[in-house]
Amino acid sequence: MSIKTIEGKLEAGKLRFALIAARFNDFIVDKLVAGALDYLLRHGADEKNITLTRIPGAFEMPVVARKIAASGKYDGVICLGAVIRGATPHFDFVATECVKGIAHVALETGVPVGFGVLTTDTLEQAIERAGSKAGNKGVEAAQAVLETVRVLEQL
Ligand code: INI
Repeated sequence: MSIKTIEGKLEAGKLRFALIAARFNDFIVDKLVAGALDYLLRHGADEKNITLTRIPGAFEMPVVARKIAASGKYDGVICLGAVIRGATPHFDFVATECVKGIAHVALETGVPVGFGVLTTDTLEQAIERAGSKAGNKGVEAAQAVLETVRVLEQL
């Protein structure tokens, strides 16, 4: 039995990527940016085809991602941020709007938008996911976007 299988090759070639990084918790987010950039460059992306846009916080991510994704200038968008729970419900509002908005942007525009935004209860959990014992969510988001772009172009 042979099943037709569609898979995305992890080769960036001439693809154009937009990274969007929140300044809030920048000491964590910078690690996610570094991870995503390293991943893209090691998979053949050209520096000239990568743009980094810095924004205030995760709450602003959807509106910026929407404009970037709709511009037609990029094959994939990678959102990077860190929302860390504090003493008030603020975390829940910011995290919910961010994830909902980003998912909406991808569906509305058809451009893959990677969710490299940490949502953690503690600073320690964020550090673990920004290049230490639980990996680097920036790398994962970059990989997911590259793979999804390569899948979509075959459908
Ligand atoms: N923005 C974040 O990116 N991470 C956070 O943890 C965070 N917290 O906890 O407040 C945060 N808040 C700022 C928010 O994203 C907006 O920039 C701000 O509310 C102005 O609109």
